Amino acid sequence: MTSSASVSYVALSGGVGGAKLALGLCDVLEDPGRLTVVANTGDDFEHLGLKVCPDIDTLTYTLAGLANSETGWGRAGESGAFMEALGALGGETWFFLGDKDLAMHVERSRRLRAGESLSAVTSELRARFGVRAHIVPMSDDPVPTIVETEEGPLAFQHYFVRERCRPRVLGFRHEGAAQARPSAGFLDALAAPDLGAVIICPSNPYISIDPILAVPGVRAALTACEAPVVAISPIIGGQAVKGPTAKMMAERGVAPSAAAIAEHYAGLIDGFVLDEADRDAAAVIAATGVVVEVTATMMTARADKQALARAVLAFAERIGAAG
Ligand code: FO1
Repeated sequence: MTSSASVSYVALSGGVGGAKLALGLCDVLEDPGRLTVVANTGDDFEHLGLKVCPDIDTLTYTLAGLANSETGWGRAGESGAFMEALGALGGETWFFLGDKDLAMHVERSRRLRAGESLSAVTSELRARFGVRAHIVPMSDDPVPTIVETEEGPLAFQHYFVRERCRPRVLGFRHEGAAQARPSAGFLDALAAPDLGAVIICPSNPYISIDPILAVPGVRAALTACEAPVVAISPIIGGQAVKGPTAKMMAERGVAPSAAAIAEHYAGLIDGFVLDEADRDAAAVIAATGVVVEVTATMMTARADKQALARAVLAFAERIGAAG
């Protein structure tokens, strides 16, 4: 167990990579209820008449110990009878909704139609799964990510799943961001007097973290908060652990590296954690005034997630004590 039970933490997260660190944090915190995980909702979409929130669900299933360990998304021990029956009717099957997972989308959609906020539904459902950490959407307002590609604009899941990230990326738009407000749970967690750190998980900066930062007021709240803001690199040795981060960076003319990730968050972060494989980049990043920690960041086994969580918490505590 790490850290005093009286300190609270905020983690900004996308799906699979962020959820791994969130799980490690829950394991090592004396009270996981002191952790608020802010989920990217830029990936959310209406599909088959249902509201699907992939990053919220990946976090919920991972923290509940129910995630599919092969894909990182969806549930373990899942069946596909619904998809098979839908396909036989000529329905859309490019986005796989497992039978158990389907219940999540049906129930969430019912509650939203009945007038509950996404925050309320998310909180209620994660509690039903026995998850003690708070999972809050970045906003209760829709802020769908649009991927600008050489083939035209694509809704996020059309780019990511249907097109398998194939089209060359030109940029990203966070539709509706200007009118969106951060969720109350997000702002309250940032304003907590006992906040120990804001942790930017090793998620894709463009499609997982930037949508959160695009919500008006979030950057200002992060800059104003006294607790250190610490990011963990999702790039190890020039490669993304999972997903299209490195491909997207290259297509945007940025050489994929831990240093480029640190630069992406310039002005926002106090500390940056990078892998031992990228030790050579530490001095360059430190020269920008950011405090740097080099450690093992690959999270394969449960013990790796816990070790990284411990390292991040200790690092943040050191920065907080020095500042
Ligand atoms: N990712 C895929 O690559 N293919 C799928 O069919 C798919 C279905 C799916 C269903 C529910 C869910 O919560 C996530 C799902 N994902 C699927 C993952 C998801 O599209 C991405 O992981 C995230 O949006 C990126 O963080």
